[in-house]
Amino acid sequence: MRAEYDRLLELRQMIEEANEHYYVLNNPKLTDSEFDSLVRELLEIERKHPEWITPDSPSQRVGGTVAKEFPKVQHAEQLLSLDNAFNAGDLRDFDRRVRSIAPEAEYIVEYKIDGLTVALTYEDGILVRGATRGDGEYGEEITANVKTISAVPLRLKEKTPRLDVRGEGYMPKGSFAKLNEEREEEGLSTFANPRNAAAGSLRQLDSKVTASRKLGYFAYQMLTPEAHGVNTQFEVLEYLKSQGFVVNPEYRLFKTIDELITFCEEKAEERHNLPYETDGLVIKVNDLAQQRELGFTAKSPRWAIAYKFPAEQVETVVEDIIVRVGRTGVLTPTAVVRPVTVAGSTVSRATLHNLDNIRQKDIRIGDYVLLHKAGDVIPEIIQALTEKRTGDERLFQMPDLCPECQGLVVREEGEAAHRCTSITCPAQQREAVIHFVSRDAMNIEGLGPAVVQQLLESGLIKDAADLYYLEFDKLVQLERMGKKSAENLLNAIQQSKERGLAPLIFALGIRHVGEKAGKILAQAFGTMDRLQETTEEQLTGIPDIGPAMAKSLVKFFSQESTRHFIEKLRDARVKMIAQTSTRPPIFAGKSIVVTGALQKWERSEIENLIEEYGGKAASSVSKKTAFVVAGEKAGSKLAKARELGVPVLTEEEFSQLLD
Ligand code: 3B8
Repeated sequence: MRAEYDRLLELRQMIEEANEHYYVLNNPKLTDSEFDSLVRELLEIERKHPEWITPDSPSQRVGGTVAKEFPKVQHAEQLLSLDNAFNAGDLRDFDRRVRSIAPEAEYIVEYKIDGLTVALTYEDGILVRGATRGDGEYGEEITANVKTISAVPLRLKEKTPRLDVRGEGYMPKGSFAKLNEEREEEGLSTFANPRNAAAGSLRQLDSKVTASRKLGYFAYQMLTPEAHGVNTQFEVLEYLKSQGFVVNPEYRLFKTIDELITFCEEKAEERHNLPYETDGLVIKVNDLAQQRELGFTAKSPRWAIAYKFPAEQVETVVEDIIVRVGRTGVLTPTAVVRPVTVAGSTVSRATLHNLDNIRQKDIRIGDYVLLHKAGDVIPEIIQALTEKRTGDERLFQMPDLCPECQGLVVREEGEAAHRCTSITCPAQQREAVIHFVSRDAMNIEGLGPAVVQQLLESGLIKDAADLYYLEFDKLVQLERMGKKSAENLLNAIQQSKERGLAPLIFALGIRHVGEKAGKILAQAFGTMDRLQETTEEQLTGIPDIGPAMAKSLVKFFSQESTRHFIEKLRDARVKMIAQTSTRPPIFAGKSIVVTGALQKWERSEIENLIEEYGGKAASSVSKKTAFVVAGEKAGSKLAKARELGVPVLTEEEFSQLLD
């Protein structure tokens, strides 16, 4: 017991250190799999000894579900907003106002991160509350979601009685672009910018969703700084860092407004190279005593101002509107525009998302338009400049037939997207192969989109399964394909056969089935055979598998073409069993609850067995529970099972199922 508890403390410390190296110091110490294995070991101990779980354990970042609505909480001090400056003149006015009261003031400048304000409260060094800004006085309590942000420490370095911290939660540009791309493929609405995406992610009822969105957090303010021996904003940032927070590294001190203005103008250009979106800089009087002297107006502090970067909007012309066809058959209208430079790069295409968006903004071919980059990454048309119309502009029509294969295009009810319904659509096939070989799927290196296109056009493959039947002699005859690359490619293809069930399920490109679902399904079913035979009821019995995914899976596996495709993979000896388990998956898709005191196994042992045999060890009894294994002195869970008519097995009966 003692040794196990010591190990738990050691694991927590190692995980926190690894986290810090990764997120705060930007210098990872462990590989992902080393890190995962520490977390697994910790979870295992905590599962055996739930009484040892504390709110600051790194395991609590994983996230569960929260209450239906977010409770309102009153902020310890009102959150104010900043006054804006748009040019050098506004900054000089601000400087004059400051100097009339604090003639010797020095300034500190920070990036203004474009996310949403999140207020954190720590008691005795432990994170006890996270809240949105709300109306400044009352915010929404989103503690469970905030805990999923790795840059938010769950425990401070020092056990100070109380600390209130404010900072900006944000979504990195890269995550934003990827999230929107996925949503577009799914026919879901896209987020207009990373701020909305971050806000949407933090207001999820299921914090697992928040966890999957990979948000960041920059801390910039604390309440009662003097209580912590802090006297300037510079020291605030240093103090926050010392307590384990991530602080945006780009802060600087200035003595005069002239230097500061030059700096502001330089930074406006540089911001496009940052991995997160900023909409300006915040200028603060550094000395906290001077800040107090300056005080507040009704809405804003007199000691700070936001310098807003000029908005990056440029004018261009829509020369054409073309339609791209994605892997799932979604038709995405794309504007071909006269090339312009915006936010640091030249743009010649802009997504139009879907027909509703085009109609709503009334964008026509030939229109002059205003264009920007959503989230600093995705070129997007903001509006048509209708006053510049000549009458020669043309309305765009969504084609009735797929531009790539002439298949029928339909728009399903409740969806924004139009889709090509043909299963033999070459664009879809190309995208499907590109997805199949991608890194998180079968991870076939050296097989980029251009080679895929070449293989399809030359007829060497018709679908991804044909990759496993490629022959060297034919492959080297392709243009630009040398002996060495052909060899490497065949090796990479060969290796991918060992990827295992989870990536393979993801690689199939089934609608609604992402990488994480691939893992869950692989674990629950153990083999492709079992998964192919499953039913919607079985699927929805698995936690995290919703009705849309269940429907989509059953439909996918009912198709003759799917069966044929999987047979081809099987004949090529592509591995179709889950990587971990060698047990027959007799509990596939089943949720099983263990309760009471057992004789034969430790609680964790029997739960591991359930999972090895493909089941899910759940903690509460519901209608979806397949059966309950009850030991001695079983209490409320047993009663619940009887009430719901869920079968109850003794330890002995359970053990007989296994052999
Ligand atoms: C006072 C100080 C509001 C803010 C502030 O990165 C106040 O300092 C504020 F009333 O909103 N978005 C920052 C950021 C925002 C604020 C801030 N500092 N770095 C930001």
